[in-house]
Parts: sequence; C-alpha cells; structure tokens
Amino acid sequence: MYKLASSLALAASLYVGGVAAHGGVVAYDIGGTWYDGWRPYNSPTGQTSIQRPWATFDPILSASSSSLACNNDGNKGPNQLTAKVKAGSAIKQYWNQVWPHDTGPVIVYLSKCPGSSCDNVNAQTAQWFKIEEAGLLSGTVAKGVWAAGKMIADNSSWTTVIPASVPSGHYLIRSETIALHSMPAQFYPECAQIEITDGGNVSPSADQLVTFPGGYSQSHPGVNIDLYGEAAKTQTTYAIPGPRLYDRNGPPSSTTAAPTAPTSVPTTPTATTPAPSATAVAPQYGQCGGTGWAGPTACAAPYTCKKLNDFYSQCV
Ligand SMILES: *[C@@H]1O[C@H](CO)[C@@H](O)[C@H](O)[C@H]1NC(C)=O
Ligand SMILES: [Cu+2]
Repeated sequence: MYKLASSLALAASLYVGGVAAHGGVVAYDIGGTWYDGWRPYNSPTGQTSIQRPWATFDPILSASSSSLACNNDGNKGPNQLTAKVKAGSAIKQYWNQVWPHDTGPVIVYLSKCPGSSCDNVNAQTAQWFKIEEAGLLSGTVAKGVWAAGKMIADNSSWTTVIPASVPSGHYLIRSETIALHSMPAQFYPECAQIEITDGGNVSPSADQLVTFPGGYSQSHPGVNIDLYGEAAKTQTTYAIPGPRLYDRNGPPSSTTAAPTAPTSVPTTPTATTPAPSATAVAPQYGQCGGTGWAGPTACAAPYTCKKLNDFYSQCV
C-alpha cells in the first residue's frame, strides 16, 4: 500500500530506539502547575498521576480498537489524581520529546463524568465531545504543514483552552494526535482526570457526542489517507475525523462562516444565557480570534484579546 521507502522507514522506526519512535502525552501544565503523566514503562506501584494509566508507547492501529478512548487500559490508576482547571483557562499537553511524527492532526475531547469523580467512569462508554481540532495548516497533504508539525515546533506541546462555556464538573480530557505517515493511521490518545470550575452552561448537543471506539471510522477520509499517493500532491484540504466541534460560544447562530444577521438565538434550557451573537464583541473568556474564526475580534470592556495559539485568542 505505501511506498517501499516509507515501509522501510517504518520498519526501522520500530527497531531503532524502540519505544522512542512512538509515545504519547507525558505531562501537563495547568495554570503553571506541572503534572507528570503516567509512566507506562515504570512499575504501576506508587505512581500517582492525573493521567489514566496506559501500557505502551505503541500506536493504536484501528479505529475500532477497544483502547481508542484512553489507550490501554485507560482505567483509573492505583492513586488516581484529579487536577482542578478553571473554565476558560489553558491546559498545555506535552508529548514525549521530540515527538517523531509531523504529519497528522491534533484533537482534544472532553467527557463529562456523572457525580463528583471520574474514577469509576469507563472510558469506552463515556460520551466525548471535541473542544479542539487542527489538521492540515497549510500546503498540500503530501508536503504541507500539519498540526502535529506545529506541536513538535512548540516543544512537542499543544495548548488547549477549556471552553468557558462548559458546565462545571468532573471531566476526562482526551488528548490525541493521529500520525499519518504510514497506513493504517496511528492513533495516539491519552486521558487525564480534571475538575472544571467556574464553568458556563452550554452542554454539548447530541450530534457533538461520540464514544470511542465508535467516533471514528477506518474508512473516514481523514483516517484512510495516503500521504504518498497522487491525490495527496494537490490536495490542500484534510477532513478531521470525529464529531462536529463543540460550540465554545454557545449555540450556533449559523453553521456557515459568512456572518449572517444574528437575529434570534435558539432557545436554550436556561433563559439567562446571554445571546453570544447579539453583540459584536466577545465576552470574558470568549473567543476573539484564531485561524478560521469568523466571530467577533473585539472584547467586551474591560477585557482585551490575547492570543493563546494560532487557533485561539480569547478575551481576558
Ligand atoms: C519543553 O518541554 C519539556 C517537557 O517535555 C519541559 O521540561 C521544558 O521546560 C520545555 N521547554 C520550554 C522552553 O518550554
Ligand atoms: Cu511512532
């Protein structure tokens, strides 16, 4: 299926350096506090982490794998911790240095846990919604710049802002990159337990929720993709797999990028929800810029628009 050169490179990568050729999210920085991830190659005894345990740096090679949710096995650890995160603030996710695969998307999900802890939540039956996605940033599928390449350039890290709109509570956060340098695609997901405080009141809609496995199909054009084929040489778009992105700024006023007149906002369960599109300025913690952003770029007083990464600026 893939070219000889790439299959040789893959074969070599499995031997040279062993585990170093793959990996996953190994640490988090939340508001300046450092959280070590689970160490798959250390004894589980005595490990304490906000991250759920995983067993190997090897990639997951199937969209229907039972470990697609939170890797293998992705159940709570022996001394499972939970990190507090303020809605609207950032989580920096660190992959192992230097992340080896520069072609593919970076995607981040949340799953709300019922009750006061995620400890007993089964990652495979959890309902996930996508809070961030970045795929092909520029150029062609064959030679372009991918989110994974940007992640590597940013010290093998990716900063994700927890939407200010998500309700407070306990969540699993699932951080993923998909490596597309060989076929089948390689999934690298890891999960951590967090408690979101100071949240909003926008729950994901039914069409924004998926399970893993289930959320991806092996035949999706963003999964079943050949970077070395003819089409890749001219293709400048990449379809990121998974559900529709969660609306950070409330219910959609329009699904098109064209700013149509925001006359009425669909009724929400709580009448007190401020209509986000009724004003040309973004609220505190609201998005005010980023690649592909078609919403307001000004902030409500006294907040100013601060760039957090190329895809997200927010009012702080
Ligand atoms: C780069 O990431 C490592 C963790 O992998 C971290 O220890 C280091 O401080 C980071 N460097 C910078 C300049 O942020
Ligand atoms: Cu690898």
